[in-house]
Amino acid sequence: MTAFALLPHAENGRVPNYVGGEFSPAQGGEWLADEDPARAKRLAEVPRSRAVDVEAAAEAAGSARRGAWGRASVEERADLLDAVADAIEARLEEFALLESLDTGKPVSLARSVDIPRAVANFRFFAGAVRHQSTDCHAMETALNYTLRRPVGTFGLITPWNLPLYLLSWKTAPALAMGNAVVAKPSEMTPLTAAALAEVFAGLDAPAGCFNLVHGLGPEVGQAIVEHPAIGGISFTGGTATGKAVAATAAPMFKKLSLELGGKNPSVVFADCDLEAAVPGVLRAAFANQGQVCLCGSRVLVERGVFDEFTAAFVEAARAMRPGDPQAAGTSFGALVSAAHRDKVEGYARLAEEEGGEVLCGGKRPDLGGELAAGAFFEPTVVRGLAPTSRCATEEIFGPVVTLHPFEDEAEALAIANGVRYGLAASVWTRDLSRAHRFSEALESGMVWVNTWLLRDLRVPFGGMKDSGVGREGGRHSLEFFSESRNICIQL
Ligand code: TXE
Repeated sequence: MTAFALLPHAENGRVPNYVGGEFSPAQGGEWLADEDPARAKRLAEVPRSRAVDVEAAAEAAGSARRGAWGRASVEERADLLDAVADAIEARLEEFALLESLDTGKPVSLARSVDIPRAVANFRFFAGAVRHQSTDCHAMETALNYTLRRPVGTFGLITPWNLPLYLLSWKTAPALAMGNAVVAKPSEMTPLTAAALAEVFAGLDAPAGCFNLVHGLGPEVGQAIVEHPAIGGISFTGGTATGKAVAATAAPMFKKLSLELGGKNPSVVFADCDLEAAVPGVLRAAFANQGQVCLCGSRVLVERGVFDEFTAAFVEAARAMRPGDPQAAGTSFGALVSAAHRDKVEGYARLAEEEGGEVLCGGKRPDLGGELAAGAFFEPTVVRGLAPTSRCATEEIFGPVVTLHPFEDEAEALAIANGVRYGLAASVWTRDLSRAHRFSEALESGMVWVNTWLLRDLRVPFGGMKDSGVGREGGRHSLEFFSESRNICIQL
């Protein structure tokens, strides 16, 4: 099986843009290399698009909205999303392999999480829009009803950690509500987005409803954010980039959703079920090599169980051996790039300089052979750092976690809330009152109690503080990707 069978429009490893229903290179004819991070080997090339390509995509999106796509009924839009879901599902193995090659994540993870969740996103929003209702507020002398109409064209800018999953999370509700989209995947992981364009083409989707332009963030990403005919931006990525996106989009009064970084606490109370907490906190720490915005990278443990927890946690972390992402038994793959691995490694060194004790990991594994130059880094656990240290407050976005003891609930809360981020948290306790009390006091958009990353697609997803602005998920997405208009009729 070759994953590149999903990309029939790629010639000589060159994967084109998809604009107005046509596959094309960037108008300037420039290309960017895309690497397999596990082998440090070129996988493909993608167009280095520029503002002129965004112009063409925005124009195609506009004519789709004025044409067949603008006339499509809710049922037709939902049917298209269901067909996209079916088409991805039919080739799930190839999608999983392509995602694994491009990101370095284990193919087993892409097969069990990334791709099935992308399928679920398309199906979920097809159902959500079919069953959407509308508000009606009756007065004694008048009736208000609220319509939801498309905004127009949305720019969708996505990162490299969950490429197809996050793109589907934005594309599905945007199209469900009748918008057209101009999507830009991360230049580091563009291939499953390109495969999604092939799916739209294969289904004869109305030309221009889904447009894909590849390229660099400051070039093509910035051009999308700046484009006056693109009325809304949904962005997932780093906090610094989110700030730049907001600085451009806000004065243009664009609809804006920013899902940014996190430095999420996993809070372990002495009364928890340690047998469940250790593997749960481990998964939160190291899923996707720690490259999920929701990962729990600060582990706060009540003093009474600190040593016991630490011993079991470190033993389990040591047992996670990095390996070939495409091998069947691998559960811990490569980081997304050598540059990102170097950043993560820099934090492991910083942890030592800041007085931390590296209990396991802290170095590159020696995998040899074709993986010798791959972007691998061992699961790393650090103890003894101040909760205010740089390693314990800055987003590392890799397999490095810090352990911190706490005396009581008040101290746990102060540490948990003592960072600029507020995306997600997990709390491990058997005390139901504490679970309620503590969860509510956490400055966090999402809290899991005795679990992590248990997702219901209807619930609001997003962060507080520097972790972002806005919520997506279920009706929150349908609202974000539409404009509500109230009509008041005097009776
Ligand atoms: O992300 P960027 P980077 C965090 C994580 C990581 C750090 C930097 O800490 O180490 O961010 O990662 C596009 N206008 N997260 O630099 O640059 C870019 O091309 C418009 C957290 O790789 O934010 C890509 O498509 N777009 C995170 C997308 O933004 C621009 C996931 C995200 O890349 C742009 C990824 C610009 N000026 C990183 N500059 C999460 N929240 O899950 C870049 N882009």
